[in-house]
Parts: sequence; structure tokens; C-alpha cells
Amino acid sequence: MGIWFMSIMTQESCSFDTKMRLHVFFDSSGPLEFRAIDTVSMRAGKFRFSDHTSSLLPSPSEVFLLDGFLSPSISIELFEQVRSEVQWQTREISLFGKKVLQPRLVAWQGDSGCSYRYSGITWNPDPWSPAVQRIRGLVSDVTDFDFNGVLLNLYRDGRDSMGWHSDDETELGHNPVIASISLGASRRFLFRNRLDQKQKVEVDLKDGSLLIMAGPTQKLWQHSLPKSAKVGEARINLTFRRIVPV
Ligand SMILES: O=C(O)CCC(=O)C(=O)O
Repeated sequence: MGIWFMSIMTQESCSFDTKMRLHVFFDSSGPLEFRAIDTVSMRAGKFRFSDHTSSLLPSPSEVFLLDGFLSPSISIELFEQVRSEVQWQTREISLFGKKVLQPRLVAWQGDSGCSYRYSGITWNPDPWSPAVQRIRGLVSDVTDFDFNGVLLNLYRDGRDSMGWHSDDETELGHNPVIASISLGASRRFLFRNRLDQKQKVEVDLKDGSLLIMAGPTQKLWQHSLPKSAKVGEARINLTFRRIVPV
């Protein structure tokens, strides 16, 4: 069963780049909820949001945050489905020459052949699971971008984390577009400038939010999800990516 959605184009605005879409979520009993989405669209390799949404990082980096992309009721249902349907793994990574367990559970799903190598591990894709496929549909629809893989992270509580890194692996190509969905507990997410590490930008990634990183963001900035003693609840993050032939 679960939730399905339909996407309806309600209006073309006078601006060429901005479209208005309506997402209609429904389950087997009928429509559950309507949500108006300010779309982001890819034109000539650049993301554009409607006028009131500006980049969190200075130009030429492109980072956009849409809070409430999924409503609380949809997020709760998707959180439970994703948590139970994904084949979560704990993996060892090399850190400063030592083998350590990643401080979170991880999975990689994608189209056949879309392997992804990071932190010394090659991930062959698990097939798309139903709820993840549904979220992929929503994200592809709002971004007009065809993602062929997703890295899933399950942070069991505030002791789980992700260290500083950029998503700049060769197989993601030049200026990758990455769409990140958060479900569950809110967590702090930090950016730091690669040349001037004291320059930091912080955002809260809330339940149901969509964060998009595009342009040269990965070349110019690193990001991390620090530990937090205050967070007792779990969080799932899905970062949709496009693996390109190398
Ligand atoms: O959990 C997050 O929001 C961070 C995920 C992340 O940095 C990544 O997958 O590269």
C-alpha cells in the first residue's frame, strides 16, 4: 500500500524559469493532501528557484533549502517505510590509516551498473525499494533532474554523525547536482569553505526538508553533520545523485 503522489502543473508564470506545481498525495482510500511546490528547474545547467528563494552559500555555489517539502504526515509514513525496507549496513572505512566503523548505518540504491566508490568502499547498487522510489519521483519531479542513485544514511541518534567531506568523486562528474531529503529528527548541517575553513554556514535540516547542492559547491565547500548530545531520535537522510560514465 503506502502513499502515492500525482504531480500537476497548475500554472506557467511569466518568468520562463519558474513553474508552479501541485503535488497531490493519496493512498488507497483517496486523496490525503495537496501541496503547492515552488519548483526548481534546470535550465542551461543552473538551478533556479522562484525569486524569494536564494542560495545559502555565496555565488557561484548553489545551495537551496526547501523546508516542508514533505508534510509531517507524509514524512512520518515515509520514515517508517524507508527504515524498514532498506538493507542497512555498517561498514568499516579507513580513517587516517585506521579501520573504523562508520558512525551511522548506510545503504546505496540505484539503477543497475551505477556503482559508487567513496571512503575506500565500492558500493554496488541495491535495487530501488518502493518508498525510496517514490521519494525519487518527487525529487526528480521538482528538480527536473534524473537521479540514478541514492546514498541513504540512518543516524540512530545524536551520537551518529558524518565528518567533513565534499561529494566530489569522479563518477559524480563536473559540478554534481545533489538533492538531499531529511526524515525524522532535525540535525545541524554545516558547510565550511575549503580555502578558508573558518568561514562556516550552518543550517538545520528539518523533517521533510529538501536541500539541493549544485554548481561548484563541492569544489568550493565541504559539509558535515556533527554529533549532538541533545538529539535522542533517529534521522534518515537520502542524497540523490547522478552517476555519470567516466
Ligand atoms: O545526513 C546528511 O544530511 C549528510 C549526508 C551527506 O553529507 C552525504 O551523504 O554526503
